[in-house]
Amino acid sequence: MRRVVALSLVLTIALGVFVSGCAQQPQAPVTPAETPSETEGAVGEEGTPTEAPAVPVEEAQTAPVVEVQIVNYAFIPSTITVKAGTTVQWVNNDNVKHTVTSDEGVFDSGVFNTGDIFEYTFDTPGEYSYHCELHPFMKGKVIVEE
Ligand SMILES: [Cu+2]
Repeated sequence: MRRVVALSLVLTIALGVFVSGCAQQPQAPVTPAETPSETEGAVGEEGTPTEAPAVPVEEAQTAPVVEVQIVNYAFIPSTITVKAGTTVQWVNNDNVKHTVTSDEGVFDSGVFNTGDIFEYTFDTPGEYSYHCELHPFMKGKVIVEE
């Protein structure tokens, strides 16, 4: 039993030395030239994933927006195909009120007026049929691809 305790003590001390050794590196840069090589060593050992998140962040900033016009009692274009994560904006450019209402209850703009915009972001691939509650003959579809 005591051996086990002693071993774990040694391990704890070794770990502590290792951690404090790492923590001290940035505090004591010998010369500016050595700082980059220390960073490279850390990346090679266990820091590799730190570079990966940079790309998705840039993609999120350029999240696409697609516009659908509502004109003369019609959604134009009535069918659009977008990639997952796309925000679709419906712009009421008609002289009367309309709604953008999902057939499956996924989204619903409520009644909105001339000049108003309703938007919804489609994160999940699939087909989304919708209609206007005030004019059921007005139909449209959003196809979301991965
Ligand atoms: Cu309508």
